[in-house]
Amino acid sequence: MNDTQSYNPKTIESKWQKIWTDTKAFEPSNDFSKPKKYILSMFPYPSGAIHMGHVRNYCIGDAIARYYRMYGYNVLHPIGFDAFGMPAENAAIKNHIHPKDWTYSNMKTMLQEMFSLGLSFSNKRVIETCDPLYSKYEQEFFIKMWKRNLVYRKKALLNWCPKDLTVLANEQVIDGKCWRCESEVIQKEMYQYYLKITDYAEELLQDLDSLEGEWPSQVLSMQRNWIGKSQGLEFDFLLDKQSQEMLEHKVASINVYTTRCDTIYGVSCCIIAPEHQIIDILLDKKLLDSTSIQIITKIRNQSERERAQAQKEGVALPLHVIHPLSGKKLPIWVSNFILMSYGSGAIMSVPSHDERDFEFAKKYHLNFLPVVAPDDKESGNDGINAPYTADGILCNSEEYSGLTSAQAREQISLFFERNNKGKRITHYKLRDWGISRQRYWGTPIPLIHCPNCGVLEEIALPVTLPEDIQITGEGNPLDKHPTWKYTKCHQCKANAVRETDTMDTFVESSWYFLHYTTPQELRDKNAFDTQSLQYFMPVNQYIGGIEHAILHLLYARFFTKVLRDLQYHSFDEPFSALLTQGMVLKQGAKMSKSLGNVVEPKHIIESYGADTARLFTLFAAPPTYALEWNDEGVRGCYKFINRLIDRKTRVKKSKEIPQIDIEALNKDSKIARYKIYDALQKYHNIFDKKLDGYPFNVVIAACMEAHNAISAQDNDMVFTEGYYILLHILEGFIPHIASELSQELFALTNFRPLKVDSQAFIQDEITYVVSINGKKRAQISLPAETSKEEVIAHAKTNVQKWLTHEIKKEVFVPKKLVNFVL
Ligand code: ANZ
Ligand code: ZN
Repeated sequence: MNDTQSYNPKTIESKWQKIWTDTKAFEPSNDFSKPKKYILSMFPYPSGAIHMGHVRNYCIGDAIARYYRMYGYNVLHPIGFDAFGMPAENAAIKNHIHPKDWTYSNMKTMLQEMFSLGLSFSNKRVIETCDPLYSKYEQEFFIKMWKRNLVYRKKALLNWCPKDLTVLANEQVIDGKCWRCESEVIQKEMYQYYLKITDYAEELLQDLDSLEGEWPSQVLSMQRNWIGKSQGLEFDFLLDKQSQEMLEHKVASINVYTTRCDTIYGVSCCIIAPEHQIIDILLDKKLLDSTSIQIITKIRNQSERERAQAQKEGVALPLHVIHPLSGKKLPIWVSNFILMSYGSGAIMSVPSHDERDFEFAKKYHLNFLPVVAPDDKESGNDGINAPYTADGILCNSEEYSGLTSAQAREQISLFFERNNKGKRITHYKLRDWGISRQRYWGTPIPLIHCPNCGVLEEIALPVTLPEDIQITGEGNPLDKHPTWKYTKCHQCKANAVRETDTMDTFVESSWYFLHYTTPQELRDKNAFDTQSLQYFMPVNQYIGGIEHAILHLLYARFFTKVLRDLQYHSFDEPFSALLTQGMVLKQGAKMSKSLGNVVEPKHIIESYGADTARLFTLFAAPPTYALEWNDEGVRGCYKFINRLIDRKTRVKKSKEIPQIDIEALNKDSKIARYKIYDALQKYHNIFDKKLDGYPFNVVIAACMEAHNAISAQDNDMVFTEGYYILLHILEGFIPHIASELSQELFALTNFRPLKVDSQAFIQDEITYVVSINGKKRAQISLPAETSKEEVIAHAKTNVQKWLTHEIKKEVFVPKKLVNFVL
């Protein structure tokens, strides 16, 4: 950069981006003896252009990656695209563009935009999950899982548009209607493939403990709740004789699951799910009146989500059960709040002690009786006017009255177990993962259906998508394709058909981070190079949005464990530490297209350069906090960079960081050195985990302060030393200009680690703020060894004229301030 030129980010930034590419600056080395760091920002969906949320995500990761690279680590910092998915098909329907063309063109644009930010991604490890090679490995995993019974096929209810003859995703159902044609959506039973994540429920829960402190506690608790482990009793309610006869002895009892068997004497009825087998029999035998049938049919056509949002609604059935302990006859109801997919699809309803049962009982005027008394009586919820849901002391419960809830659960469970009437079980809310999608733009499920041999795995992988496809929104494009699905059975040679479902795109994002460890040149041989995989994994720092707190992270953890059990590797958890970045807001609202308050990264880069965009996103808020977009703040960052450049003329060019004779320094120079090393210390503290959550804003603020301090003092060597250190710290945030200036002034081609000079922290003088009732009135500097009493005495003389009343209290904060309370 020439001295007379003003700051021109465009030239500087493209110069350095080219240098980095040419020198392969960000490619990890194959030297596995070096210490490593794997820094990973969640990969984007190729929606078209990057937005500020992406910029924030990548700038955080980049600052971390650059630090570790500078401090001698072998850093893997890759990027790729989660390239399959529905928006590509929506674009195809709307704009008649092929999903593949749309996706590849978006990936190209976004990669260019990321490149223009100077992000230190490895160029050679990019993953595009729609690549047939990626599909091949995913299909291999699927088949291995299929052979191990970790995949199974089961009928399930799906949203179905009867006009478009297509399955709809939840977000395509708007107010119960198809998003395209507005037909009433119905629930249709179809075969689906499931991954048996429930086999791993306990391990997925247990291993969360090992992430304590390294993952946000909120994410850990969301994962725990999602897995939803509970312990309870499972037992049967016998149907009375008359009811058994009505059902022609097809069903003798109703099995229920309860976590609160201590409330068993408070049962007012049994409630079953609308899909319960008893309902089928009643419908079949025409034992229900037309209103009941109408209500049941309506509920059956609702998804679980809709049911959860709807009012509780139910119908009394012409059946009764016998209470297993009291022998009383109780009614049976059916209702929308009982799910067939949880427990046994039936409950014992205890209105006095359960919120939902209480609401239901109130609505339908059912009787109820409190059986657990609050042990404090303070809460006011007595089980009559409001449900009492906590543990307490049993009442109205025959011989169990007087026991605590915990004791009663133990004894009642024992009674059931001893009499072979029930058993204690551990239950998980977690369900198996349904991965079938009736869509084109996804990884084909590698199975075939043979009329003689049943469902068999494909032999030749990858099974790729046909390109000559019609995507109209009607039907399943793969199923409609004239030839694609027809094949021969490899066992009996009969005509067979391919599976036309593709996989949920969450499957691709469940192992991409493992595949990144495989160097490009080895990728066509195997999914993983074992040595690289073992070396780079686990990810040291994963960075992404809180919206992925549950599903993506759970699926990725599950896949990691499955692949471990398939002997690909030997670690248990994929992400050692997780940072969930805050949202990017503008005028207090989330920056989003629908709100029309989007600031395009490319416009900021055009006007101010990538370094300013990067500096602002890291300076405006700590990474985990919401970031409020603010044009003034952006300009402020731009001005800081300009000031930095303006003052470079004072630097005494050299190849080394100058040695300073501390003894000879005046007060201002000492303060300047203190501030410089304070900034460096803070920077180190972030990575030594003395500061949590990567608060780069704190470091940047310290740099700005230090920059002012070195400018304000008169020693050019101190200025030079400070400037050198500033560029060193700023490399992670504004890498282009920091590299440019370091090269120009210090002939630096590679940033090297720096140590903090602890001498800089020894102060001869300490500056105290003196305030009265919290208002600053004076500032005094005293020798460091001055005692507390002396400091207070000096302070008093300096603010004498404001001491109009008696001093009630003297507050002394060592090395900082004295406050007088009047
Ligand atoms: C009686 C009872 C009394 C219950 C009481 C709770 C409180 P967690 O803990 O989340 O596992 N339940 C069981 N199966 C259900 C289904 N298919 N649909 C809807 N609710 C169902 O929940 C277990 C509790 O959820 C069970 O314990 C049952 O209600 C209900 F004072 O039984 B409980
Ligand atoms: Zn066959």
